[in-house]
Amino acid sequence: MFFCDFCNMKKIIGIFCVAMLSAFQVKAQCNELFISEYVEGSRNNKALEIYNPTAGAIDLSKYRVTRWQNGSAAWTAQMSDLLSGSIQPKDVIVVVLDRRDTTQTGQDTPVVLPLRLKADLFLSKDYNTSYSMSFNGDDAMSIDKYNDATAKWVPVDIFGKIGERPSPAWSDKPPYTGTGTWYSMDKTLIRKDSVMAGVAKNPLEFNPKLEWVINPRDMFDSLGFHRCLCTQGPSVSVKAPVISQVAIYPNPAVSMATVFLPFEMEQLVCLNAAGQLVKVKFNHFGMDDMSQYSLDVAHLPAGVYTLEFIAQNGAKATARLVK
Ligand SMILES: [Ca+2]
Ligand SMILES: [Ca+2]
Repeated sequence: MFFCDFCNMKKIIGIFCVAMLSAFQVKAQCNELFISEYVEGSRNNKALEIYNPTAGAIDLSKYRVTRWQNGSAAWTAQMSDLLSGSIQPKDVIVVVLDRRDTTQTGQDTPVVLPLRLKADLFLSKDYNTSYSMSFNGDDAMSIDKYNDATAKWVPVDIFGKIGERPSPAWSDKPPYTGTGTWYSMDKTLIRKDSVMAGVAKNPLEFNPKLEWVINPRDMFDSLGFHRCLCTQGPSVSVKAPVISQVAIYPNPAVSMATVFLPFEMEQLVCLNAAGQLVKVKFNHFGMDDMSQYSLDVAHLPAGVYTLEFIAQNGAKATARLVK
């Protein structure tokens, strides 16, 4: 009898310890901003999505984004930009390279419209003074926070390895001399939902497979929300609501595709795999609570296309179409 009671007690203590440990781990994680998406697209189509896993809004005035250019471990003002605004709990902001006006100094090829529409904050307007967002695959990136007590900036999340220059990108095959599948170049990377904290310490080795899911170049569909174990369900950005109830068929399509949307479409943006805008004509025919459209895709070359449907009130829905 005594022995059995002892067994039960041991079991209870064990369960209690596991519960305490889990609670501690969840608390230690989900308590600081981290990068939830890394977009190294064609030309100047560059973006970072930053996620707030905490239960409170975070003021961004004490944060900055830094690029550690081409293996450099020396911080410079030109490679760093202060963030501004705030992020609501379980929400994100989308930071996009500021290339919009080609007539201004320090500007060149503009960011494509579908990515511009996702932006909450544009950074690095003039590359003569500000160059943080011009990463191109061989640059480590960090989100740094100002510590009032020590008066120092410390990283809260590091992408890549500061001080290392892969050639031309970090891949799934170290020592990163061009072999394997490139991760940090010509890709959209989404942080795995199991990740609940940033990499605050420069890693001995950056293995992108551990924390990142690889997606094709110029995929912008998933910018504006993030799902992970810190939250129940996807967060929805207040600024750019994303509505996912899209039905599209047939897919792959040959000459005509039919789309059902939860709103009336004002604008259709179609991008090919290279991120170029492609014109697609659409016709509306209404239904009770959904809107139905036929898309003329006969003229499109074979390939994968990203479609963004935009309503008059700014609501958006995206889908991928295979031709
Ligand atoms: Ca570079
Ligand atoms: Ca996202």
